[in-house]
Amino acid sequence: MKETWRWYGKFDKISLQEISQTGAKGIVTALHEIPYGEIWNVDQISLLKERIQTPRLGLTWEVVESLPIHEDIKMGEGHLKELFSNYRQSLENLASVGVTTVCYNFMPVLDWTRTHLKAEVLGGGTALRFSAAHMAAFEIVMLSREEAKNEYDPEAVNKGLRWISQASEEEKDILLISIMAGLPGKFKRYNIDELKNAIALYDGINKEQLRKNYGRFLNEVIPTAEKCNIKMCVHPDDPPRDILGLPRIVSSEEDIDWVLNHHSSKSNGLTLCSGSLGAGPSNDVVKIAKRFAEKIFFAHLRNVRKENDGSFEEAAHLSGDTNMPKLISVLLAEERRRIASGLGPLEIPFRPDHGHELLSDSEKKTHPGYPLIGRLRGLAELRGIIHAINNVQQNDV
Ligand code: DNO
Repeated sequence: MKETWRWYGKFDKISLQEISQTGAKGIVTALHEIPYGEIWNVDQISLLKERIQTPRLGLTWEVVESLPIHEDIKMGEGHLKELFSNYRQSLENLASVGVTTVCYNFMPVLDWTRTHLKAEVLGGGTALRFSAAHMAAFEIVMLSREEAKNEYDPEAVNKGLRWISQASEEEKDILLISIMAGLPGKFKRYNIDELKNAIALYDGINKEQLRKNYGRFLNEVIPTAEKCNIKMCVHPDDPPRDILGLPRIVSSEEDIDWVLNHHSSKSNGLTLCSGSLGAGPSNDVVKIAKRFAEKIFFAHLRNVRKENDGSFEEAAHLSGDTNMPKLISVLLAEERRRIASGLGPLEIPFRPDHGHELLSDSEKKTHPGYPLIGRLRGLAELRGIIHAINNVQQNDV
């Protein structure tokens, strides 16, 4: 498995030198400054690649995360022809520069969503957290979505309503900021009215319609990806459930099966995100990884601890609900299979997804979820597991 590290380019407080010292060999990044829907041109891609591949650092640009999908494509309206053509062109341009693994998601409006960016962990570090109570309160009161009362655990709804009835304006602002923190790209953030408008645009788009729109995207784009040997890998929804009254369609084993079979191609694959999938009470991440192993082109490894009301908190990489050694064993077995069959991509790039903010991390003011020391800890733990599995045979002991 190839160790990689997400880097936000010029928006990142962590330098390539620092990343190189973590021992990671691959970079995961994007042209974050380009607005969604526009073409990534060859010059811009080459320039970024050159910067990453400075010889002294031993790094390669391994994965694009993300080549974002314009909201119009998700909604199935607007200048779709141009948007599809731009997306295809960006893929061709990336391939011409040798960057051939592309991660993307199909979540309407928001990307990953948390209610708390600084939930305390033992010893004073912090973790990202999704509280069903706070999310319910946000939707019911701050977005005036009465229906949300029926979409969350009843106890979480009561707890959330109690909390918000006493919350100060500042606390409500912090909740909004936390919920917005997952939006990548140009780091566009909505205020309440903008968010309401963005959601309203999806009126009448149910799960079936969203799948149709996604299916169209796959049909428009995957043949080009296949032609230029790009591996497209969809990132699961985070959290893997409907939120804000918007459908989410990459949340479960059944959803992934739909995606991979809708347009069956060696270029249509999956980003196995153990943390996103692991937050779904009915998802068995190890089983999902086994079933779709051949289609895993990229992995995000992290862990969550779920609670009964639908809340969850990001745990250290080796604690939480997913058995990480088992999951890694599945990925390593898949790599052995690929090597034996000669069918690539042989190595699965993985990155320590989110980490706790630890020690001096908070001084650096990095992106929520993406601190240096917390992720270095995660990477080191994952590296240890991989090394152990690769080097100890059952009959050695
Ligand atoms: C969160 C990330 C996501 C991911 C996108 C992929 O930390 O895993 O933001 O990059 O959903 O498109």
